[in-house]
Amino acid sequence: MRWIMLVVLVLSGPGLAGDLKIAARPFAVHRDRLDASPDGFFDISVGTQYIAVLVRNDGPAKTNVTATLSVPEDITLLEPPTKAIGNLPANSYAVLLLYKASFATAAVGKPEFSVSFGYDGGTDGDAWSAFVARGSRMDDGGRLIYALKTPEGTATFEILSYLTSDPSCGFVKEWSYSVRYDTPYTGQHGPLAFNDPWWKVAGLVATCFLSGVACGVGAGKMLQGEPIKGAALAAAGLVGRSVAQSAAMVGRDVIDPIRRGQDLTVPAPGEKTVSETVFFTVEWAGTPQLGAPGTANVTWRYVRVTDGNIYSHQLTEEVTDALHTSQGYTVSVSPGTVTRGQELIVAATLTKSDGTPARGGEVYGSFLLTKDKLDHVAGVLRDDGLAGDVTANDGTYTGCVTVPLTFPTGTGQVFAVFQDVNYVAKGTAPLVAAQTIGGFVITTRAWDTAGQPVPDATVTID
Ligand SMILES: [Ca+2]
Repeated sequence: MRWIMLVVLVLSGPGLAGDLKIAARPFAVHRDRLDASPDGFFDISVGTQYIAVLVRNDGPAKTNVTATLSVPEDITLLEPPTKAIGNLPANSYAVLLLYKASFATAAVGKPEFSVSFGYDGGTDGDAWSAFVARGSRMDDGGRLIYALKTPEGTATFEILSYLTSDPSCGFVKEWSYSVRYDTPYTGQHGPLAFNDPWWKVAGLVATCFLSGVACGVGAGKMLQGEPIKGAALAAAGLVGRSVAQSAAMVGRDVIDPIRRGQDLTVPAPGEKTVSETVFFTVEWAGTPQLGAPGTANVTWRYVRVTDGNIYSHQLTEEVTDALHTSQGYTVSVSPGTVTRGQELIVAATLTKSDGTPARGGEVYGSFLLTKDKLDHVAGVLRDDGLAGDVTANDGTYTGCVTVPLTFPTGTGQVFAVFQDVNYVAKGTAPLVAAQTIGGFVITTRAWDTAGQPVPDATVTID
């Protein structure tokens, strides 16, 4: 009898979805640029950020749908938890909900975010864990180091050298990736961050948080400190991405480098592994570019440090990545001249790598309206019929921003970015799930001879 009650409780709990579901693992969106973080990582050190939740109706059409988000106590929602979605067709596209929240007092781990749905004639619920880590960066005499604290230990990513030509601004040539365990382990294989094979990407992906670092004019020059505004912000975001994506591109594999190193080195019985490091050296074929396929010759050297010995293994191999790419995108703005205090509408389309148009919540889009290095305002590009998007799921992504009264007049520049979303199903085996990374920039960007990003559209600010 007790078992039956337990089963009933489990089936009716928020962890199991009915028709209305959270469609992908909730991900972090930058509070200022509105771009999505790599694979959804929430960085406690960033403080305030948006929780992006994609929801979908997998059943019959529903009317007057509302979604109420619940988060653990150590995360503070900065806006009402309930959002109105309206009507959803049967087997719908994914709708994007953004909740501003403070992570300043959040704990490192995998907190569960749950959503309660209401609609005419029923209720529903679903929940999904998110990744919360604490990033910190330091500039050690020009060597940029990024550390990410996870429940199992600390992953450290250190950039040793960059490529030097302007279009590849931000692409890395040599770096190291290191894991130091809070509790040294015995045996061949160590614990996995977040209990997922995330060591391979945790540190790599963490570098995307470097996107708060500006790219100076000239390759790989990163400056820290001053608040970044205007076009420099667009550049900074892309440079951070280049660093992380170039690293993740060659660092990712069916089996991650740390795991491969563990497979190839066997500590003596009783020895405890304290740390593991992989040193990467990359020879790029041609000039790597965000959103475009890339090939590189990668030399990686794995070093395992135990309490009694040091083991290492090295190999060189060719790596090709064509996953995080697209075939092109369009951006248009209206009106062509916008008066401050009024709304600017940005419409964009994206052609996926398979040649078909992206629709609905398949991708995540955002844009920046900037004026030189003076100011910027950001918006989300959505194709879910909400917040100014005229037709849901038609492949036209719409973003609306009110141009601030204080915005400088003249020619404004619009930079749009599309990113992929990790739609690996909840409950997928960790070793399989970890082969997919989301949140990568899949649109390419041209750079001018001064090393500045070329905008997708311009608008006259009056
Ligand atoms: Ca649309």
